[in-house]
Amino acid sequence: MKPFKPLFYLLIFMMPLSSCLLFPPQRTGALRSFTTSFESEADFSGFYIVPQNYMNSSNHELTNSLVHSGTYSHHAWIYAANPPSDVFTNNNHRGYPTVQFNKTAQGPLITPCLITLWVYLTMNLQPRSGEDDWFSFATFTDDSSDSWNRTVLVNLNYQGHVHLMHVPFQGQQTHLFQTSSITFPMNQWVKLTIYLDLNPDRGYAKVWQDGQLVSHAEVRGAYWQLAQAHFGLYAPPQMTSGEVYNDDLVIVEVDNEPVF
Ligand SMILES: [Ca+2]
Repeated sequence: MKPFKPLFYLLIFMMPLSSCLLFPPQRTGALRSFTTSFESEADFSGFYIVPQNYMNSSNHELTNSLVHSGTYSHHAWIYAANPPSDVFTNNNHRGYPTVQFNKTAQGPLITPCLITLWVYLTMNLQPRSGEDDWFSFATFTDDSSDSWNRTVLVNLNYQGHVHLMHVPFQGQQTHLFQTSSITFPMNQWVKLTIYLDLNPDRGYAKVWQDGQLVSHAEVRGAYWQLAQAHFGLYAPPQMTSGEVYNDDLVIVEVDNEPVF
């Protein structure tokens, strides 16, 4: 009879859970934040930046042609279509610097976090056979790996409504509240405010457009922390044109959601 090896079985049991934080990490010191007015690429030093002319169909830069404040903003644009995505390949358009708290000395932020971003969008979103057009303003993940396995997105659909994506779980779109009347205006600066709580038991997210609530949903399957994020340009492969400016991005740990 073989001896029972409790430690061995305990390790086997724990392995699938090792990538999750089962208990809330504790904040230490003052609430942390990340702020950029996109005045310098150095603000993203050490973070991954999508290469110029990614897939020979989109590009991005810091520009002084249109700003919300300061001298520069982040500008990204699409100039050609990509091949369709398939189950093995994601050919979405990309043009952005990432914010990788996992690569900083203090590690990921601990949610809840409040994110504010100014966006100036020029994009003609259309319904299509296959995949309708959409645009993504923001992507957040608790995952510190390059896989970005569990993401929460703030997207714009072709009807013009800003909405949370991958809520409550990855691949789902079930909201506690979703606007069907407030549309996102093109060709002007718009302030997006996002509250993100990744408590695995009672987490939720809210999005306000110029101070008006437009999307609210529970978030499950994420664990406490904000490890990485990106903004800028993220859109499906079939789109052939469109541009976006970002300015005055602030990501800050908070204790409660804001009151407008
Ligand atoms: Ca600026």
